[in-house]
Amino acid sequence: MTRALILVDIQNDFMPTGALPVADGDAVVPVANTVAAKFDLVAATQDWHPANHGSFATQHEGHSPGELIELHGLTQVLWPDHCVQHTPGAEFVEGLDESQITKVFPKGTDVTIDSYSGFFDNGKRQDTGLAKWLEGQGVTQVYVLGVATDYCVKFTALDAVGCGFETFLVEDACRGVEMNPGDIAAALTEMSAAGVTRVQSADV
Ligand code: VGL
Ligand code: ZN
Repeated sequence: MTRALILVDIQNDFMPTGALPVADGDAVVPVANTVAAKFDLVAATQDWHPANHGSFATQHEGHSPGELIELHGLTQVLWPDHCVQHTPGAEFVEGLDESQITKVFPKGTDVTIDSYSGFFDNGKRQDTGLAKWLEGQGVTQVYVLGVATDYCVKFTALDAVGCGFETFLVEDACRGVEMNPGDIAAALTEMSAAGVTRVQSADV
C-alpha cells in the first residue's frame, strides 16, 4: 500500500482576502502542513488560468460572477478573475510549506474549458498527468484536502475514485465557497456516496 496526498489549490486568491474568497480558507494551511509531513508523496494542484480564461465573468459582456452560462457545450459558473498565471493571486499561500510538495500540477490553462479537478478538465477532454504520475509511483490510496470543498476538492476526490484510487477526504483541512447555503454539505454527501472516506487530520 502506497499513499499520496493531494493539496488542492492552496493559493492566495482562494484565501479570505483573495479574488475568489473562501471563508476561513486560511485555516487549511497549518493543517495541510501537518498532514503533508506524514506523506512521502505530495501532489499540489495549482489553478493556473490565462488572463482571458472563459470562466471569468469579465470575458462575457453583460454577465456577472455567480451566473451560469454555456461555455463550449458545458454549463459554466462565472467567476471573478482569479489565479491568473504569474500573478500573486495564483501563488501558493506563503504559510504553505512548499518544501513538502513533490510535484505541482497546474490546471485550467486552456481558455476554452474550466478544470476543477486536479485530474481532468470539466469535459474530461484532457488530463493533467496526475493519475499517471500517481500510478507510476505505485500509489493505491489518495488523500485529498484544500479548497474549495464544493468545487475543486470535490471534483478531485470524485476523479480519484474514478481513476481507481482508494480515496480519503481530510475533512477538517477543507473549506468551501458555499455560493448557495448547503453546497458544502451536499458536496460531502456526494463524495461519500461515490465511495470517498471522510477522515479527520488527526487520524491520517
Ligand atoms: C476553484 C472555482 C474556480 C476551486 C477554482 O479551487 O475550487 N473554484 N476555480
Ligand atoms: Zn479557477
